[in-house]
Amino acid sequence: DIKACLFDLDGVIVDTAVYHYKAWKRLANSLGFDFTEEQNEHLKGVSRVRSLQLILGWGGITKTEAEQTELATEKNNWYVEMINKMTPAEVLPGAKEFLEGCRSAGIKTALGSASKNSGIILKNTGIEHLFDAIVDGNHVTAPKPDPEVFIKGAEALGVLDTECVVFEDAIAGIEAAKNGGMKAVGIGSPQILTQADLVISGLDQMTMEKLREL
Ligand code: B16
Ligand code: MG
Repeated sequence: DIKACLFDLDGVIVDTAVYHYKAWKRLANSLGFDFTEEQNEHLKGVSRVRSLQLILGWGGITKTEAEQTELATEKNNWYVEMINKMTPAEVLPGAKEFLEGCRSAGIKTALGSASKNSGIILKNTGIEHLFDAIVDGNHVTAPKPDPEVFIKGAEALGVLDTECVVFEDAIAGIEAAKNGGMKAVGIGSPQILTQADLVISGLDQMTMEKLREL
């Protein structure tokens, strides 16, 4: 029986990837190179530090650990400037409705995001109250595909891992769910999210019936 739904943030509830992209691009440009939108796909669901390392690699640039910390902070300051302006209109179609639907059906909800900025995003989009538990980049040490973020979510909700369904847009996130013994619903393309139990284009396509059939 499914007792809880765990949600990734970026790409599932909101589209903050566009802000991450703008901020990383600004940083790369300031270092004298650029990267494509296609390369940016590889940064989805990946931690801040790891994203920076990938980008520096694309630019063929080596930086010390101290320099990396400084660059990551610079990027984050630009990113936070943008997410500080987010509004409730930026919640992706169907996300709020599905979260509300879960709660009225007695299904618990938790956030399971790699972001350390989830608090700002949830507050500005006005959906913080729809989560029974919030687990994000501030609470985890092992990045997805390690299941830590979702296992901590299940723990916080007081349910078994096997009673959870994870909603994820990233391959590593789907893998994390499966590694945790959970059901996984992919948001995106079935060709890419091949390990998911079900793939939909967005939460506006999700129903309680589809949840029960998992
Ligand atoms: P921050 P998710 C992820 O969010 C983003 O997809 C990824 O691009 C970002 O680098 C990561 O959060 C860390 O974010 O810099 O705000 O801590 O998809 O796990 O909700
Ligand atoms: Mg994501």
